[in-house]
Amino acid sequence: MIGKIFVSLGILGVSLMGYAQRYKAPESIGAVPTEAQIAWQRLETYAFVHFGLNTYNDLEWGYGDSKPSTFAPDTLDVEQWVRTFKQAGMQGVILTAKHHDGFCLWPTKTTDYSVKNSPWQDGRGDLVRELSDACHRYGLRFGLYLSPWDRHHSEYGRAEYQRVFHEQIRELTTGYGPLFEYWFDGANGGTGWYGGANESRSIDPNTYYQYEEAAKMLRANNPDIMIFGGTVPTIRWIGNEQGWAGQTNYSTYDLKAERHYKQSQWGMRGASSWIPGEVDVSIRPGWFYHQREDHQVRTVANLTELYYQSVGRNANLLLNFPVALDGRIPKTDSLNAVQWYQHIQQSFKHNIVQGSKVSAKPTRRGYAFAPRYLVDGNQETYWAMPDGSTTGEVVLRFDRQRINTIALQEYIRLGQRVDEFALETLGQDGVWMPIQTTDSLTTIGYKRLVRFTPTETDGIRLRITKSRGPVCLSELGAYLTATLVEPPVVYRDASDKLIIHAASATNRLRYRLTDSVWQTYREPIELTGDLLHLEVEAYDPQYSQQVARTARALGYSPRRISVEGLTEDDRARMLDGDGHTAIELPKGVTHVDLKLDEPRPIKSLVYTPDQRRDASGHIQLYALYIDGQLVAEGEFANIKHNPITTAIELSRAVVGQHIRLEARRLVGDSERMTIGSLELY
Ligand code: FUL
Ligand code: CA
Repeated sequence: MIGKIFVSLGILGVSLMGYAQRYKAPESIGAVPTEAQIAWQRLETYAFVHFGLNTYNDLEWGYGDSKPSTFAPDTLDVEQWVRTFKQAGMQGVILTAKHHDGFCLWPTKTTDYSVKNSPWQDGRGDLVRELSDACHRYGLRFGLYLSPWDRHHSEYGRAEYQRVFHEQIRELTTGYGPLFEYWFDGANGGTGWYGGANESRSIDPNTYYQYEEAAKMLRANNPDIMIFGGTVPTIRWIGNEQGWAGQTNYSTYDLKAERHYKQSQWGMRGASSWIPGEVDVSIRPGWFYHQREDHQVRTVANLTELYYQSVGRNANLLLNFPVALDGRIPKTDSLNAVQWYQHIQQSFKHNIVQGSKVSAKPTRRGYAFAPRYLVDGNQETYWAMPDGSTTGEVVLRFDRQRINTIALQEYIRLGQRVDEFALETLGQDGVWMPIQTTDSLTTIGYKRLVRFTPTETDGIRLRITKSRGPVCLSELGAYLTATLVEPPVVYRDASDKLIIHAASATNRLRYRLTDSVWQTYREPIELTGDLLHLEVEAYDPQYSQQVARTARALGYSPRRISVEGLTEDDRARMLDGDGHTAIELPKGVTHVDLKLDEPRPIKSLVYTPDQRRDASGHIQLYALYIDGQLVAEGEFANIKHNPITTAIELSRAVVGQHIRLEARRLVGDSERMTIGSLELY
């Protein structure tokens, strides 16, 4: 009996070996991900939280001297955060346990500069604990950000702080359960409070923080942790904080070969290590909460664009939520995030080609690599090309459908291979036509989402035109994603060009002047004339009932207006109707003089404060003169916290040619006056 079992096992072994040899999986190519990196990549989206002393001192980079007594959230509610993240589809959270200002959100033994000495919960609170507990309750992964740079600590830059920094890591990695990601920020700005020294200190980040030692400590309790930043990262910064990865994005990278940090937007083809990209971006302009940004929360359409530019380009999305002074995520932020997720889910609910007929050539021998594994909804099964091939094609046939998005996934366990591809749909005449897209079709990696003009088709052809070896694709999906229609943004620039920005790349645009017909908008057009009333619509070509309209008044043609003492470039920035292109006047200059081409009736002056991040120099108290006569004076109420477009309205029109806007006081008594835009009506 025993002998028989051995014999049959032996036969089975031989035949399995034969099968494996004849139908061998492709060899891996170049660097490949670890299982932990694969698991991390599948998270796709997770949240960042910036909260701390900065929140209570209206700062982004605290100097290290803000008083712990100012940290006083009265209704702090981590459950509200975690519920928001859950409903926004976030798979985890990373908390700023310590930002550059050195203030610790847990009661560390390493310093007094922590929640221990704040009024919050009478100094008995531990925010790292509260949030990690809430994450476990809600099934979210938990991660931490610990700034290496510490602008508070007196020993920063010396040996003692190296010890302190590592001890902080030890506390955080031993006391709070499993961590999925650890963030070492790269900022090392130099100046700081440093225990009252008030000086600039510089270190060599590659050696000072001893990241290799730190990584060992992190892994001791969290073998699967992903490490961002430092000298031994397992994931990489995407090279910008604007929410996009390169269209071409390799997950392979070589830190030693990096000449410029922006290379990380694209990764490095064939590089020695697997270090996939992470896109970190905030739902508001700043990372920390500022009331002045309440009108600048990213919209659903904008978040959707971010999704396609990050997850859709082979990167994970780390979306930051600034927690407000009351200890909660503001309503607009949480609503927009939740609606955004609902929209994404809705868009990808129905894969039109799931289970449809697939053929491919060339196809590798073996049942395990058949083309049908491209549409089985399983990332672990894949279609593969035979050894020696680097080009090939896949054809899918189905009953006529309308589609506008194709999702592609490589089987990255064997490395990233595709360098270039083409996508085609089948016309009614039986001819394959390239999709109409502005996306560049280069890399795929873990995931690539390609958007194109909606097309009726009963087939899709994918042609791989360049790759590093036989391609292994685990999934191909096709969708008719719902597009979002939000009101477009309209400007007329200083040379009378009308510029309309759609919120979503798939929107079409049209406009009309009062009583005239609608015109299609494709690119900036010349629009001269004074005191116009414009209507603009964004619409979705597939769902004609979806329309978002906005009205925009336009003042005197900027071409009629000259500005004394400004360069042509600054004049253009000030008269282009766009607060994001702002000017900064020289120190001590507290007025601007506009001159019309001839005397004209003036009813109002519309002022848009500088809309850029961290802007200062807004006008608080103003005076308005026309031809030397004071015609209005007053205050732009609440401009500090709400720097939106505002107007000085005159009770009746004044005819004049020379207009002076004077700032009698700037917000926060700033030294230099800024202007986002001025318009005359
Ligand atoms: C940057 C920091 O300097 C910012 O304050 C923020 O924490 C961001 C995520 O990283 O480098
Ligand atoms: Ca599959």
